[in-house]
Amino acid sequence: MEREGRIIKSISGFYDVLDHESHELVRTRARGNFRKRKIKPIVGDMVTYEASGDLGYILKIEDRENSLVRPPIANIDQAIVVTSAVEPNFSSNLLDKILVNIEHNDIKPLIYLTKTDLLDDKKYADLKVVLDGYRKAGYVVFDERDSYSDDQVQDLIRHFSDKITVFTGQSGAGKSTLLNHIDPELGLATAEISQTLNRGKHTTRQVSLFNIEGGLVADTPGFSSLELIEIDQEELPTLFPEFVEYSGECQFRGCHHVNEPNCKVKEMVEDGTIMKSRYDDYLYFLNEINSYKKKY
Ligand SMILES: Nc1nc2c(ncn2[C@@H]2O[C@H](COP(=O)(O)OP(=O)(O)OP(=O)(O)O)[C@@H](O)[C@H]2O)c(=O)[nH]1
Ligand SMILES: [Mg+2]
Ligand SMILES: [Zn+2]
Repeated sequence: MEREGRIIKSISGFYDVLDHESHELVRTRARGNFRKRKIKPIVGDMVTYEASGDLGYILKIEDRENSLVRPPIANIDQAIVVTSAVEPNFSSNLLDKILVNIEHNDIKPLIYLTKTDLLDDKKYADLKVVLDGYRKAGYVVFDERDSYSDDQVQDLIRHFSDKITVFTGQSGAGKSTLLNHIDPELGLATAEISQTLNRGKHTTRQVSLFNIEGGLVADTPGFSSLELIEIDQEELPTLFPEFVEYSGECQFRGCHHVNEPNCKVKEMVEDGTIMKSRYDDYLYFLNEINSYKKKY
């Protein structure tokens, strides 16, 4: 009988499918024709499968809305960008780069600040001004004085239902720690592993989605640097939501907000409506993209 569900776990050639109707978990394999067509089912895929005895067979994979490569997950709705205040130090350049990559994949980013306990009140207040800027730019931001306060963790959880959420961010930012606060039973490994093993080793081959508050949630391995390879200079300005808000008022359609006259975005940067650091990062990324073009 043909049934429908979503792959929530992939482990050495088997795919565990959560059935849409029965809510049962069914172990499946992919039919050979997928391999021939070089399509590999991944976690998050919506599939049609045939249940027969103990083992089902995946017959069809729905077109993906989006997908990530590391780790392979499809149909992601939102990403919690875990960002540490220190260790590693807060960097608006890195945060903006992560945000741009996420926006490029049509995923909604939410920003979650960690390690605020390592800041004195003055430093925290300064950082809070920066994060308020992101809030004003349209992002959902979690930046309470106590990073893992019950209130804030509960607030975050409320965003999960009916969605696929990934936790992303720099290595050591606190992704696994935050997930363990959300659900202590997850018991995810923190720190030691990331620090002592190299990336190749700690990137787990087994990707799972956890069921939390009626949503599916995944941890992802952190990274130390990011590239903007897939993004071109036409797309870049569209990945800054607050630029998009004003670009309709630029004199030129397709304005890059660089040297064009009567650019509303630049005007908004000058009067402080758009964060200067975001605009500077935009120029910086534009440069980076142009330098790839020369290289490849
Ligand atoms: N002081 C303090 N330490 C924290 C906080 N959050 C996480 N840590 C510590 O930071 C280290 C890294 O945390 P992890 O949760 O492993 O970071 P991660 O983002 O999962 O790292 P990767 O898995 O390498 O990507 C651990 O030693 C945590 O205990 C925090 O809010 N305050
Ligand atoms: Mg981790
Ligand atoms: Zn412009």
